[in-house]
Amino acid sequence: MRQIKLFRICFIIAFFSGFILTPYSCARKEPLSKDEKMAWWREAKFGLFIHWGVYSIPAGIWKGKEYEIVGEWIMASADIPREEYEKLPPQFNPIKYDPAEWVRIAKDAGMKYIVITSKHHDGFSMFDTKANNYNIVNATPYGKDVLKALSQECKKAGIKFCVYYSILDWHHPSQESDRTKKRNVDKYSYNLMKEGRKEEYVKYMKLQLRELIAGYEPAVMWFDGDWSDWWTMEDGKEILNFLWRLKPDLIINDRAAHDEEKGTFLGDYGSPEQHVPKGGLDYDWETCMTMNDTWGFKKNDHNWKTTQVLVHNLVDIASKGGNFLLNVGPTSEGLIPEPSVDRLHAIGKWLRVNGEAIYGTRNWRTYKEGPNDLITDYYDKDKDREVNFTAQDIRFTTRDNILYASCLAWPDKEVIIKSLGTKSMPEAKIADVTMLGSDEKLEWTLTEEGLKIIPPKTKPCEHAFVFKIIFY
Ligand code: H79
Repeated sequence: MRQIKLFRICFIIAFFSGFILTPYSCARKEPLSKDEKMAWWREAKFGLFIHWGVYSIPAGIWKGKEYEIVGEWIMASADIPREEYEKLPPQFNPIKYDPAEWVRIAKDAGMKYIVITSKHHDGFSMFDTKANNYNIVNATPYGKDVLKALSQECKKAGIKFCVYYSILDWHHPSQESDRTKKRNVDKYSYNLMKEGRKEEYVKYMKLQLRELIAGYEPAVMWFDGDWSDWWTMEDGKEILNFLWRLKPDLIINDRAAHDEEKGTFLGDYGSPEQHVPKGGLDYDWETCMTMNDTWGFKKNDHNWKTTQVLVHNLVDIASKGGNFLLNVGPTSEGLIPEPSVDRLHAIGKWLRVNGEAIYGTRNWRTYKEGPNDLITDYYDKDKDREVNFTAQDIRFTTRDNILYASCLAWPDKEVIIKSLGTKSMPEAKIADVTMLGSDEKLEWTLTEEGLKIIPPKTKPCEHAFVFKIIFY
């Protein structure tokens, strides 16, 4: 009897000390290192950007006039007063929206994460928010939280769900466009904060960001629109720390706090827009890019990049150690335009053969050899032009003891990989050389000049062809 009592007492003590000790031990848990936090993102390499909002209704045309600039900027380009723009949400009824299908499209393309606009510069929230009524649930006939549905489908499919959030806000009463500027886009781009209203806006932002973190558990917070004068580095720092207190493993891009002139930023990675940095960058980075010339849907933009250009971009970006965030702009009905779906499918087909040369790889000692470079500079009017790549144009990626050498054109005769010549790399001991997707045994020799490979007779895919070189 006494023994049982003693046992009971011990049990009770053990039980309650568990309660007392648990929070203590949790608090002592080491915070995630940057490498641990970034691990999935670095592995992922390829993601889908979705720009979806009420701007998909005008789709680039306002009162019969067609605007040249990106669709999601129509409020600025057509200089639409708030009261007039507010007439769009009551027309937004995307009855064809099928979030499971969107996730299927991303997955089929080989993408590992999705970043969707929760609020763009127009200030309209595509999620259920208590911060105001200017949102998808309260202001549209559709009345359902489109972000919630997508986040749930992502979770089911094992795709990371991430959100875009604009700091610049053309609808919030604290801000106004700068009427001293000449061009409409500049009026809105350099918008002003009304005297004494900033605190109110920061509170509004924090409420929305808290809602996003709690309700949607995003893996990445993709900020945009921090370039207004009234938004400072200090403001950004406070927001970042606010978010990391809520979700320590949250990955945040560079656009809540960056100094354009000094080239510095707070956050986890850089986000070059519409271009691929020349030799890569010495920090984590992700190029975001459109498939045509707009982010938000534009009815008459048919200037689609070819699948080949997109695959070459992906290969080139991976060789420089970056990620590729490729955009789609769904229609107001809720459909991803067919030309985008086709291209995504074709990239997926390429990745099913060659994915191991992309996912989880790093840049090698040199990213390329061969005469040609991509043209993807945003300001270059030739930016989407297909480059006449040759089989000598090779991009490298690496993982463990493997080197992947991707030829950007089909090698119909012997390929010589000069970077592996015994002169430039005497320590290289090669065990095996194959081509991804091909069963053919390849003939190869290592010489002073380079690694000479006779390519297989049959093409295993299109667009880029990957030699897998295994070192001892
Ligand atoms: O969301 C997409 C763009 O709307 C947004 N970032 C991507 C991801 C973006 N907004 N502004 N900017 C990028 C930079 C500003 C560009 C400008 Fe222009 C150049 C503003 C006015 C001239 C091009 C033309 C963009 C807007 C109008």
